[in-house]
Amino acid sequence: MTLITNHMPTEELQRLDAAHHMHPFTTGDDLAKKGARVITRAKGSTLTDSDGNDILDGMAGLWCVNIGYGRDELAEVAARQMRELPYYNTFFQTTHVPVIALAERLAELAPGDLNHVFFSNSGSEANDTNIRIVRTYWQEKGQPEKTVIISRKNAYHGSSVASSALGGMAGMHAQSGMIPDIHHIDQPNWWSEGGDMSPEDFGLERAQQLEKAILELGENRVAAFIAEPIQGAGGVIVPPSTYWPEIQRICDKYEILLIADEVICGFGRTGNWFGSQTMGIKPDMMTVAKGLSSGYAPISASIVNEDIAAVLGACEFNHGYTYSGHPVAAAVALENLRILDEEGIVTHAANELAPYLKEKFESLGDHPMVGEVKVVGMMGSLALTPDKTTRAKFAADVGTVGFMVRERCFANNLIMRHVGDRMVISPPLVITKAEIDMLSARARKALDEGYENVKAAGLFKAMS
Ligand code: PXG
Repeated sequence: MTLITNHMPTEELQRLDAAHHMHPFTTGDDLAKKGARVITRAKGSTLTDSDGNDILDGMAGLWCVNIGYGRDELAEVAARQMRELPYYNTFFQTTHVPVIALAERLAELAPGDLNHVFFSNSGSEANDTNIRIVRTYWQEKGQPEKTVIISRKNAYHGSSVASSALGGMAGMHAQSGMIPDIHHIDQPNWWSEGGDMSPEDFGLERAQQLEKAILELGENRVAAFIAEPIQGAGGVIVPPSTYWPEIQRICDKYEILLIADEVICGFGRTGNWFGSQTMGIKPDMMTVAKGLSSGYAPISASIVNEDIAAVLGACEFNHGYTYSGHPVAAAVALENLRILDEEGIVTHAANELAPYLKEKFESLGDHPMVGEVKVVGMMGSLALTPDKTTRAKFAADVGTVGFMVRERCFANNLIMRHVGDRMVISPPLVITKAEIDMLSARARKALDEGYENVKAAGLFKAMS
């Protein structure tokens, strides 16, 4: 066995990584040739790699390190919990203190009567749980034919077989197929799909697709609608203002359960504790993960309202994971929530940082390759385009130009992701204003350099 440490030369770590480690959502052979970037430590909003570069993390890991890196309190709580009770399950009529406390805290934080919590370990598992909750709910209510869950194209709800089917990522469906009774409607992405419509009309049209789908599939068949308040992995797509009120109206009218997937939007990301509050919706269920523990430990949850809890409470719900409500993860999450609240991180981000981020990020809108710029709270995106006025796509495969800009972000020590030809950001909620200045300066430099490369490659032209 090789002793592998932070002090090994980067090439050696890369070679070992390529030899044995399979990366998610990656073309392994290409990465093996190039070598993965090795991250060795992190503090606040800054990552350090094995070559000693300091990189500004404009993505908070994968949209999750809301509290920032390097909080000793979380490490201490984890160590204490591991010593006291490293593991016990919550099956067979047992419980433990961290899970009791975390469920109580989540019931307090979650809006309305979302007061009951089922724990899992990842957003994917929580969404699988949601499918089972929804179908069990309708069975128990004597309507077993209500099994269809409506979702949206370009939604992301996870990578397990069921949650990837629930999501709307065509590439994922193509590789592993679908599960029965999931139906997708179009997404409210005005920039890419709005054509000549106003954003408001387009928002309404996309929301009304839900009503059409319910009527086509049959009111008696549709169990639930699931959506992210703001699509994250799909490219930080902020729906037009008309969209959510209409969706809410339709869900209420046909009495279908509304599931808000808050995996990215939760815990301060959009300027409130939950994205549902920012978008003014009243879900019956919420999926939470990521910011719940700020990524320090894997934990997720389905939070349901009183009605669903009452129906499920009357039957045996045949579901659960070995690590549902894991004591160490629960203790870490609880401490994370305490700090987010007591240090005023969520309110400071909403009141002080978000307006500043919006101003700085929107200033990139004057760049020749940038079309719309959207910022809500502490998440944002910008659309790359060869023609702002027509909102044209590039004459290249989608994502080619986005990837070229992301490469320049990496080279300039900024983590800013691309989703197709949109660039997305979601920094830690503890980023400073000086770091926001740095983020926008590095983003501009990456855009400038990317623009030169795109022109040199003959790609700065519209798809005909
Ligand atoms: N729902 C939403 C809204 C998510 O964003 C999941 C569920 C699944 O969570 P887990 O913990 O199972 O990964 C997510 C995850 C990306 C990216 O490239 C986004 C996610 C995960 C990995 C990559 O933007 N979101």
